[in-house]
Amino acid sequence: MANIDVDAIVVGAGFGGIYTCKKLVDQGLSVKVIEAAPDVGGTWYWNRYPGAMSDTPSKLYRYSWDLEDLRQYRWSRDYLKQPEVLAYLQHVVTRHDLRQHMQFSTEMKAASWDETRSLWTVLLSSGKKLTSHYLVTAIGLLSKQNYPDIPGLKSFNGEIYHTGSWPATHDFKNKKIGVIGNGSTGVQIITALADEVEQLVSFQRHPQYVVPAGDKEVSPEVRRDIDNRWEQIWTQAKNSMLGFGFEESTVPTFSVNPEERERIFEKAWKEGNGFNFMFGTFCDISYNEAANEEAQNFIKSKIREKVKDPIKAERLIPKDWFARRPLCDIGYYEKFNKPNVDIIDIKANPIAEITPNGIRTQDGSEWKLDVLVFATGFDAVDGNYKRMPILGTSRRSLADSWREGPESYLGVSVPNFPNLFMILGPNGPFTNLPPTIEIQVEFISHLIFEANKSASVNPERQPLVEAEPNATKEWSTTCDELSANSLFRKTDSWIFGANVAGKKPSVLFYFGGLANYKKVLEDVIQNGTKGFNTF
Ligand code: FAD
Ligand code: NA7
Repeated sequence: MANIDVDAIVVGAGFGGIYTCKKLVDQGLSVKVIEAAPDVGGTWYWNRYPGAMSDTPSKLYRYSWDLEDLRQYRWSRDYLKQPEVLAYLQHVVTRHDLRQHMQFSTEMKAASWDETRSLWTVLLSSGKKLTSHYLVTAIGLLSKQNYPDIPGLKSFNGEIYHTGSWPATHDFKNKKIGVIGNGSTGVQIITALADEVEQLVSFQRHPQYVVPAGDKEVSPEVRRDIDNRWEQIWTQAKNSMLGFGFEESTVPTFSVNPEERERIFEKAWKEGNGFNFMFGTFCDISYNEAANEEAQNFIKSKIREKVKDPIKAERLIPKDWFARRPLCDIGYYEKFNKPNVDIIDIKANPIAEITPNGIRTQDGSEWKLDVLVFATGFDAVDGNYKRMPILGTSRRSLADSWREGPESYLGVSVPNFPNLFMILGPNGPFTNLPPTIEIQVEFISHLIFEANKSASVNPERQPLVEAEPNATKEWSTTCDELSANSLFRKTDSWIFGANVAGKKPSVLFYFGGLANYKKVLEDVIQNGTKGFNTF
């Protein structure tokens, strides 16, 4: 076997990297986790903007594999604020003594596959190189920030922030804040800042449908019940479509009369959660246009009820399909009733330029600002892979292989990139992510275990696992077909790579659901790692 520094290099120390580290160390491998941030947490290290919180209920936004910890570890409310998720991930790392395998403030700058020696060489930001048999990229699907290039940006004299790399402290008291973007992040930060600042102006391009999160304190009785049912809770989640803890509806919208429809929507509105509203009420909202309109109309009437100023209300009423990642809030619309909170429709009146003192819109008005917040999201999924050279066989880069759109086998592996495994790579399932991450980590660990086993039988051989091109094509076709009728595909957002200027939209997710995805992976394992070449 070739000389290597470690068996496996894992890049990223969020949910994915932490569990990969644990699994591979438990398998007896030497592991080095490389993380650009100064500490663990991934998303939850970087996104420490005011109001940042999960939209998955707290009980399911965690790992399922440590039952004792599930029963002991406390949380306070139905949804987790960023500091709580970060503290949880730090706790897991300490509890399982994983820090010893991790190197922080270190970026992977490049990686290349050495065909003759069958190993990966990773170039670090320190200038050092590390070699390994396996490279696991747990670099996140919402990790590369989208910073729109608005004319005049550099001329701004005030403070500029992006929600995806928020500093440890900020002081916005008595300041005028402009927020560009009103996706999940924009909704959260606007809600959190409205009471803290002198003036807040939301520069909104597309209004979104936002339903209540239904956040509340977890009572001791509820907690006791959860603790008694952990196995059942995870079994249900992992065998559902989305893994959010509710039963997805099988009822078509027009199979019930209008009164019943209203009752079902109202019940979900009161219960809370965006995914529950979209997928727990009726089964056809995401692909049937008329059904989608029913859900839209319900939410639009709620917005009109909540927002007292009819001009602001109309600006907040969405005009597109209800088919972006469903959002939920803890009082977003209500904040627009405050006199210090305004909303500008930048679709009707686009931003002309950023000036030294603020934002000037095309109609000539200038908004004086002390602070500019970019809540403009991410170059999602493949974006983070394309920013660094990752070279496979024949030294062809991943970015080049994905020029026509990113492809992978099962969201974890790419032909011509042997022994490279991705957590949450393109065409993985669209779900609550921790259970998907766990399923992928366990699958990848199994592939690595099997590869090592066969290599140990023949010491002349290096362990090798690589996705077959045909299997990859088939998987891409499956993902394409499954999303063909979805209204999500007809609505521009990061879910189909249609949110970044100059990026070609493409299929980035498997819409077949978590339960089916899990079955596909189990089937691959039972059939001798079908679709992978192993030598
Ligand atoms: P990440 O947490 O993104 O971690 C990737 C890590 O890789 C980062 O720390 C990054 O610094 C590091 N990295 C990247 N490139 C390099 C490199 N070249 N070298 C070294 N290190 C590198 N998902 C849900 O399912 N439910 C939710 O409620 C939810 N809420 C969210 C709220 C916000 C504000 C955001 C931004 C995302 C949310 N997500 C949610 C998605 C969230 O990203 C995932 O749930 C999960 O945290 C992903 O974990 P990960 O380990 O795969 O990636
Ligand atoms: P999103 O959901 O991609 O939202 C980004 C927002 O920024 C959205 O409102 C965009 O408007 C807006 N945007 C992006 N570029 C521009 C420019 N150039 N000008 C004006 N407005 C712009 O990102 P989030 O961070 O909120 O959420 C991402 C995921 O993280 C979320 O789904 C959760 O899973 C957590 P647009 O709608 O494109 O008109």
